[in-house]
Amino acid sequence: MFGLMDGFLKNDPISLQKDILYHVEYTVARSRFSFDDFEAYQALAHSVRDRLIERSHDTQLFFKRKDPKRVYFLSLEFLMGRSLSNSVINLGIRDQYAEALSQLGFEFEVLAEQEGDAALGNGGLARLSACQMDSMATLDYPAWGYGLRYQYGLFRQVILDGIQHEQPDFWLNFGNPWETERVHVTYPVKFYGTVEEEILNGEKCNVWNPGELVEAVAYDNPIPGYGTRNTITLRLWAGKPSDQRDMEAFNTGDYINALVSRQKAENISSVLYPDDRSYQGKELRLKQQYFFVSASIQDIIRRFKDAHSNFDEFPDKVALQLNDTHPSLAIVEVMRVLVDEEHLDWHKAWDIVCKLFSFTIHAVIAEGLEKIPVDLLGSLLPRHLQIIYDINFNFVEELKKRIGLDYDRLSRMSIVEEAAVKTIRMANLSVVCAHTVNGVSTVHSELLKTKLFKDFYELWPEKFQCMTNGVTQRRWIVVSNPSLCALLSKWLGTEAWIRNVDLLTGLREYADDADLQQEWMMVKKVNKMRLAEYIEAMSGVKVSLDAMFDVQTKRIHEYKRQLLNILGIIHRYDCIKNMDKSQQSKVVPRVCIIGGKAAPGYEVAKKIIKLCHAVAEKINNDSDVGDLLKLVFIPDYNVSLAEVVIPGADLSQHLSTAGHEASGTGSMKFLMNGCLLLATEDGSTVEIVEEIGAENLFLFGAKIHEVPELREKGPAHDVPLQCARVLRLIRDGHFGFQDYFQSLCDSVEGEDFYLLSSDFGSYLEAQAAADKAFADPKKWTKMSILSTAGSGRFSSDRTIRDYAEKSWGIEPCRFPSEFDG
Ligand code: H53
Repeated sequence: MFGLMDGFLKNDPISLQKDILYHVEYTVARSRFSFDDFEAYQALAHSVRDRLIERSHDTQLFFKRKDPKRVYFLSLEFLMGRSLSNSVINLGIRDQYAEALSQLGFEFEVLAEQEGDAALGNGGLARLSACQMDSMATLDYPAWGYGLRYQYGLFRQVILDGIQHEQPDFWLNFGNPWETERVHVTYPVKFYGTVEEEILNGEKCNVWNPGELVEAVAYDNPIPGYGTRNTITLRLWAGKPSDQRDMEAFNTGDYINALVSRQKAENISSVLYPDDRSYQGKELRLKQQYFFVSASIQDIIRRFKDAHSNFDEFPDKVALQLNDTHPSLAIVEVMRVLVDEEHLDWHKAWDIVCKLFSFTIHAVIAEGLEKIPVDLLGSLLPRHLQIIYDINFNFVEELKKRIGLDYDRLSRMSIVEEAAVKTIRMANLSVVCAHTVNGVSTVHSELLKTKLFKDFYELWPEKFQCMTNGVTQRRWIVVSNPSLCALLSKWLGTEAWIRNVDLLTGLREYADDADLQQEWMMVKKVNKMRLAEYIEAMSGVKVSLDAMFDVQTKRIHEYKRQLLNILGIIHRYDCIKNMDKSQQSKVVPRVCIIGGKAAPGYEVAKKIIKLCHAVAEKINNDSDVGDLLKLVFIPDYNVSLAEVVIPGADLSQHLSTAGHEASGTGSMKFLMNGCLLLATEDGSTVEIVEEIGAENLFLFGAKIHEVPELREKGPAHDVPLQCARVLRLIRDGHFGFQDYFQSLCDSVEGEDFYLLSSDFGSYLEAQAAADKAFADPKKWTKMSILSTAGSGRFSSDRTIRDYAEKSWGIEPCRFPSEFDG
């Protein structure tokens, strides 16, 4: 008899072929005798999805049976990228698929290229969520991710004449084979309306009569773990019109308006806000936040109630993780449900709520913390505003008992900000409620304690923790750098590092080994070739593989100082132009690569992109310079491009003004791929230095504690000659667009808030040190090997274990499977 625990689907190449052809014929509805690469990709994706579904059913049933404490990871953004390669690798059936496809006349890599990115997020925070989901699955934690299924993900960046234009990302146009719509998993979400006091069973209670109802429908995305059968779920909500409300509208005969309002419901989840860190005061944004929070909380409570009847047990079974303040309304929502719907006593409910939440802060400056205007909140969520006031009242009363009548401090700590526009400080709300509050690097966590949340730290020191960010080696080595992956497994004698990345330290003992060095350089060359091919296809610029590939890819932001990079490139160009042939022969050739998106309304960032193009135009067409220097801008940088760029980089730049980058995770991906870092001592770089030693990277610039004093000195400080000369070249129109770029130059020679001019000299020294090291391949390769060897601490596996142990209080719950021998 067929064993139900055996798994239905077989993974030998013949079974896989049958499944792919089945999906060609019946899912994609093309003839199995004639289908193109895209159709083959779709069929392939569906056959992989079948296997994911099977595993995710098994995992859910197993969790249900064991009923462990679960963590629910609430995030408004997930930057997942492509799923195909990652899925088959985590399922352990990549080679079988490659063989099956090749017998059908297709190449796995070619089909994988057909997939578009799922870009439901902006930058670091969103990609971090994706890495952490992979780690939660791999480490067998009983976890769920919750977010929003935007119809339009992050805009596509198109460059015309060097200017960024934003185009919509129609990522769902050809369907999404990875998700499953759960038509029966829907919840009503209420908005607007009024709150009435009513008497129920002799008790006063508040009843919210909403003015608008929208239905949330679940779309499940499976997240397979590596080396485990566990496959967890990322559940994303989409807006659907609510039938309840519609029926009324249709019955009153207002057919057209009823249909228009149906459309409106879908708008809630239609578009991702493209701004990386400031969303203040937009109604749709607040609606999105509450919509996803309300549906998620209803779903979580429904699951809890399936097995339990007493809310005292809720914190023993549920941990709720707030990824930044974006989901912080969840605190208020759980309070509302417990008090208004489950009729728990306020204090009892608050006691429960305080045991549920942990809160991760990603922001560094107070302006990065969300505040919601009271008027907006009161009109959209009237009952929630009341609850926030009550939470705040209790908190302030309690606080007075602890600290006395220190009104300045009381007003700083209050959840309600009494300013010209009265607002709710979502970060204060979250810190008041959460049992754990964490920063995302050591430096950032210290900053939270000493600056941003000093008042709170003094009150509750035990709440504050550090969980340094990490990235998943499955995506950032195994998927994106197969040659390095093979080399690592060969030299370490095991593939176990893919689950236990600390094993990479084993490379240290071979760092000087000539054979390893040789192979290491070959791997880098292969990856540089792939990147060079991409650059040529995209821009027509041919680059030399002997040049150092120097990369800065990340969101464009003044504090990340892409402008410093460009000024450095102009300086290099100017130097080369002024050299004679014999001097030029000693120059280390460079290919400078910059990529990243600017928020649509961020004019300075867009100017920086334009400057990059203007400088590239000049340099790349200057025959005096030739292969000694090239500059390319990679448009529409996204996860799948990062998979090509990062393995091919020799050097990567992380130039944030010290004290401005909470952590930075791009650097960790480059580090894993044996790329050397040129960086300021900011965010997680400080820990990277601890791990690999300052001698294995190129540090420069003001330190965090020096920044305030340098700023104090203000605009009067001297602009170094080299910097002034570069700015003069721009001002004089060497790169065209003279008037347009003046303001960029003014910002450096004027206030220079981001300290470009004062860091310029030290930046050039670090660049010179990088050149010198690159000219010595043995030395460079050793530094590169030691970078990869020291990258284990920056795996999201470590991060997730930290969260699970220090904050969530959850244990692995592993489906017994073939992996357990
Ligand atoms: O979060 C990353 C950090 C990075 C930080 C980033 C971030 C966002 O992407 C968006 C909003 C925000 O406040 C912070 O800038 O330093 O690595 C993940 O923690």
